Amino acid sequence: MPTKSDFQNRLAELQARHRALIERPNRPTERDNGIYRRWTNPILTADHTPLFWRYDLDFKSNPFLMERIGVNAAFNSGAIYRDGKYLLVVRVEGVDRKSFFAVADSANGVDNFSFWDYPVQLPQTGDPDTNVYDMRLTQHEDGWIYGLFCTERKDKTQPNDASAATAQCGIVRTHDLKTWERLPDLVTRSGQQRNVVVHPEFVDGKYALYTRPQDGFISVGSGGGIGWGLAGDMTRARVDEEIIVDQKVYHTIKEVKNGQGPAPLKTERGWLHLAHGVRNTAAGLRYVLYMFMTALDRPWAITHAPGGHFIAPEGEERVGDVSNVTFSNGWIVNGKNEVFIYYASSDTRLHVATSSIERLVDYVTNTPPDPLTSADCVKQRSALIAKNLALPGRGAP
Ligand code: M1P
Repeated sequence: MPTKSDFQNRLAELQARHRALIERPNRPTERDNGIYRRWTNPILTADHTPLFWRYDLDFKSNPFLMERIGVNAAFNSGAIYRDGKYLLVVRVEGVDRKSFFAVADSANGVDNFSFWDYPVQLPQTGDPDTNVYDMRLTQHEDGWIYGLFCTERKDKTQPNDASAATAQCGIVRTHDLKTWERLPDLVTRSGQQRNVVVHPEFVDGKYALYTRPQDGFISVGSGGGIGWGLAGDMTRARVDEEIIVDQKVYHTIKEVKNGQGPAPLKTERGWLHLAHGVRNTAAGLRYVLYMFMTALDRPWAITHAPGGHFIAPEGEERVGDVSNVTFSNGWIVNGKNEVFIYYASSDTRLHVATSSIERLVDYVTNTPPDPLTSADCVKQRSALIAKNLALPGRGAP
């Protein structure tokens, strides 16, 4: 049986290791595509969660100092910049597979993220959530911060299938990320919804929502695409009419499904959007991030859509609980127009890539669209090659 001093030594070691992980300085990777820089270390993992969330730290009840309630992953996070702090509402998943939300903050947005003492105590509706995840935070012009997330419940119409589930859009609002008011789930005409996001401004005096209508829990079926609809009231949010803003397209990075990422960022040229696109492969689904821009006065109308992916899984990002996935539901623009893109890899860990509004606007407005066929891709690339080769010294400095 361990002695009290064995226990204390082990605790000191665990604490030192945890502190070193949290305080580990991050640095940008050397690889630079001119659009954004990835940072070397994941900014949050399961191991970043406080020891006192996982271990019983009492020698009497836990002499072996075992993890009692383990954490499996820390990933897809909403993000907001307030009072000079970078705040994330992270999807934390216990070893019991249930996700919950927890706030972590950092002074510089790239390292030293530290979780607040308690996870978010999410109020329930009359129909309790089984699982919740992927909160999008929107600072709305009405003064509230809205958090829209997926609420997952057992599909009661299929009692004999233990994995049959339904996804709907849960809604909370807050002023401080501490006290959360739960509002009724979004009502739409679609069977299920995921990846729903509130637009930060009123449109025609109404709340505007990006949606993702879907027929099934995993498969969007005949539905899908990033939708758009208006709701008169967020305290009883109801979208009666959804139009599709950005459709699934054959043989592209969003052939199987797609979904809005965080709320779009307003720029002088238009609204910058980050989204995820999914295609199928022999090894399963592949999730990548892509961008597009919509018109300032018509946030549902796409004006620019660069071809291909913006961020795709690389290196260790490719592997995790759901491999070959990059997903983002949070980004921050700070007072210096620097953009912090919080993206998760393979449903396991959270990373950051940094850019600026200027660079992202250039990327979105000047990157050619997907020409949709191999022959047209070759024509597009050949035009670039010819232009470069015609430059004095073939473009060499
Ligand atoms: O496992 C990949 C992602 O799958 C879902 O996203 P979507 O509805 O677009 O397929 C979500 O469960 C998301 O959390 C997850 O990262």
